[in-house]
Amino acid sequence: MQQVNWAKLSPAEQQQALARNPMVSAEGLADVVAGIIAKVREQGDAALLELGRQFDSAELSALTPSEDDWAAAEQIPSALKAAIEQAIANIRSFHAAQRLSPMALETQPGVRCELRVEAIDKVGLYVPGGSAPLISTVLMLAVPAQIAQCRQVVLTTPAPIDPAILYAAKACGVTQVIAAGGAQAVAALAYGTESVAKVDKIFGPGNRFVTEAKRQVSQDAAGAAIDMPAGPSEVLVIADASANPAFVASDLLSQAEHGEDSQVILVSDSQTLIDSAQVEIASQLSQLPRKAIAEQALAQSRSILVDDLAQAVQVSNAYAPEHLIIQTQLDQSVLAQVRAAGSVFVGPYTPESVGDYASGTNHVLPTYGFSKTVSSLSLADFQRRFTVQSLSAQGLQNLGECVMTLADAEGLDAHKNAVAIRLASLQQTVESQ
Ligand code: HSO
Ligand code: ZN
Repeated sequence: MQQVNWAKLSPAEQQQALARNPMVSAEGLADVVAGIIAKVREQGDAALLELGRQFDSAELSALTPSEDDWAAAEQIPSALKAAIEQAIANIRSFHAAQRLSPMALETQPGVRCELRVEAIDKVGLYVPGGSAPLISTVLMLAVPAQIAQCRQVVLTTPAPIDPAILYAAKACGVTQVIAAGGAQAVAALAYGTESVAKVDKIFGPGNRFVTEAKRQVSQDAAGAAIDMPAGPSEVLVIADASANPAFVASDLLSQAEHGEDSQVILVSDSQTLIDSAQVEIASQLSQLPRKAIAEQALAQSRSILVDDLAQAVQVSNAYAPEHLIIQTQLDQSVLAQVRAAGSVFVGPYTPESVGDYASGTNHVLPTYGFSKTVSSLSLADFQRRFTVQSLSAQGLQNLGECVMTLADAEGLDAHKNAVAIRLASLQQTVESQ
C-alpha cells in the first residue's frame, strides 16, 4: 500500500490519491461484445452452447440444469443450507420493509392523484462464475425480485453451476436457471432464445464482457434495461487510534481478495494505526489462499494520513466508496457527515463481510464514485412507479382556469380546448336543468 499525507498534497495530488484505475476496456472490447450479441440474436441456443464451450470450457448438451443437478443441490451440507436460509430471512426482512404503502391524495378539492407500484414483469439475474461461486449474489438479486413479485425471474450463470447456487436459486423462487455466462448470457436475457425467456431488466455484477454487454443492450430499445453501471469492487476504511489494527487489516484484505483490480483505501488520523495495520496486513496476507490476487490489489491501494476525523470524512465523500467502514471513537458523528457511499459498516463488530452475505442489506452497490448519484440495489429497482389522476366535474371546474392559462402561455390551443370543451359541456348541463 502506498502511503500519503493528505495535508501535504497539492489539490492535483489529492485528486490523484483518490483516482481509480481508468475503466479502459481492452482494445476492441465493444466490437467483440457486439459480435457476440449479434451471434446470439441470430443463432439463439446454438450460439450459447458454442460460446460456452469456447469461453467457459463447458461441454453442455443442454442449457438448463438436469434432474441430477437439482438432486445434487439438495445434497449440499446442512450447515450451508442453514446459513443460506438465515441470510435469506434477513435479506427478506430488510427488503420487504422497503415496500411503499399506496399513496393517494386530493391536491385540491375534486383532484385526486395516486402513486401506484407494480413489479417489473420479467427480470434477468446475472451471477458471475469463475473462482468463487457467488451464492450470496443469488440471494441479493433473487430475494428482492421475489418480494416485488416479478412474474418471471431468469438466472444465468456460467457452467458448471455450483450445487449451492441451484439450492439458493430454488429457495428464492427463481423461475428459470440457465447455464450461460459472459456477454452471450446478457444477450440471451435481453433478446431471448429458444430456451431463455427475454426479460425487461438485467441485474447483477460481472466481468468487463458482461458489463459492456449490459451497456450495449441497455442502449437498444429492443434490448433490456440494466440495474446500474459497474466497476471493480472497492472499500474505504476510516479508522482512528482506537481501532483494532487486526480488524482493519482483515477488512481491507476481504475486499482485496475479490480481484486484482479491487481498490482498498485506509484513511486515518493516526500514523501508529496505519503502521500497525500494515504489519497486520502482511501477516494475515501470508495465510490467504488468494494471496496473489490480494497482493496485486494492495499494490494499487493506499493509506492516507489525515489531520482529523472531519478531514477523513471529507476524503471519503470525495472518493464516494462502494463500501465505507467506520472504526473510530466517534462513529456516529462520523456517520452523520457521510454524504456518499454505497453501504456503510459502523463499529468494530461490523466487518464488510456481514453485508456481503447476511445482515440483510444488499451487496449490489454503486462503484467507481457512482455512489454520489446512484443508490444501492433495493426493492424499488424491481418495481416501476406510475401515477393516476382522476377529477370530478367540480375538480375540473376548480382546476380548469389554471390549466387553460398555462396552455395559453405555451401557445398550445388543443390543450386549452380539451379543458374548455368540458367546462362548456358542464355549463350547458347546468343551464338545461
Ligand atoms: N463484496 C462484494 C460482494 C461479495 N462478497 C460476494 C463476497 N461475496 C460486492 O461488493
Ligand atoms: Zn465481498
